[in-house]
Amino acid sequence: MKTATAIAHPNIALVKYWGKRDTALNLPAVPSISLTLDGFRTRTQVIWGVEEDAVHHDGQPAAAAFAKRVTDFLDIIDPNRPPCMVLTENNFPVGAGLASSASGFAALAVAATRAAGRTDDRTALSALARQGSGSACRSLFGGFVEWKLGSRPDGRDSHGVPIAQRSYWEVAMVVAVVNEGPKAVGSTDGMEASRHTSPYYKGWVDSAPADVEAAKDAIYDRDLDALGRVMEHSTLKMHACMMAANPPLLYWMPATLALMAEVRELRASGISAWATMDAGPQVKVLCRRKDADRVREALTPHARSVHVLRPGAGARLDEEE
Ligand code: 2P0
Repeated sequence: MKTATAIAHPNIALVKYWGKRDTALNLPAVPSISLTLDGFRTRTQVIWGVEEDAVHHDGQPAAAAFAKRVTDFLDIIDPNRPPCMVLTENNFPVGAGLASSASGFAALAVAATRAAGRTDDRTALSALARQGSGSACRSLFGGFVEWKLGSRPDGRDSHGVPIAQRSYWEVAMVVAVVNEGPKAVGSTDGMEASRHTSPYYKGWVDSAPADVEAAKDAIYDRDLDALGRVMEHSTLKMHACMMAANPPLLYWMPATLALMAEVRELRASGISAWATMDAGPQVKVLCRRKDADRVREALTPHARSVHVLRPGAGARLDEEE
């Protein structure tokens, strides 16, 4: 019996991943760019070699569908593995469009490979985490990260690549939580629905690489207005693609629109603040760190809770173990 514990943070896409070219391996149809965040985190312990598989989430036996995703992932690491115990906990809402699957599978990849006695490098761990949940490949790295499309059929070249570390730029992501409940349609199903039924899907896929290049240039130049513009463009294009699916996917709530209007007001008052939304109603606002408290104040009347998060570190072993 061997055990290992890992910590990982969620990441928020600045240029979005939405759509797969291979559903079994989670190979994306589009490249994407993200920022790994501090503050929110998943902590996961894996015990490799117990009597029977068991998955616990926040101290309770996990729901069957979640437990199966976890044990299927362990089978990727070693199809002949012994039964394992996985104990995972989050300090933020799960399944609500706050990227819990990204931090979850990043932490699981780090802890499970170490418990299995492997010493994969970060790039190999990123490609592995991708198979659990696509966006998890970006949480292996801190700061600004690109997820490369890759071209190999086995997916080994489709993984996160660091662009700039967390200390590179004094920005913040102010997360306005509108609703903590789980989403009605998960990302995996939503992506497939968009691919098969949205007439806008081709335009979404074809136009994504240019957004990634524009975002990288903006990051290299530390040009927040340019980064914010391309982030909002990518966000709204992704949501337009989802809304045009049949049946439609509409993740927004009235407060989502109120928060977007508040962000436009902030800009009109001279603050560089830019909104992004994922597969849920929450609004995340990218701004300069010095403006974060002012942004938080503006968002608070429309949200259940508001969190100011800084750029965070990549997934790692918890050395306390
Ligand atoms: C992103 N999202 O780039 C996009 C934007 C949601 C909207 O990555 O099917 O949980 O496990 O690969 O990674 C959420 O998708 O989906 C996501 P799977 P995942 O952050």
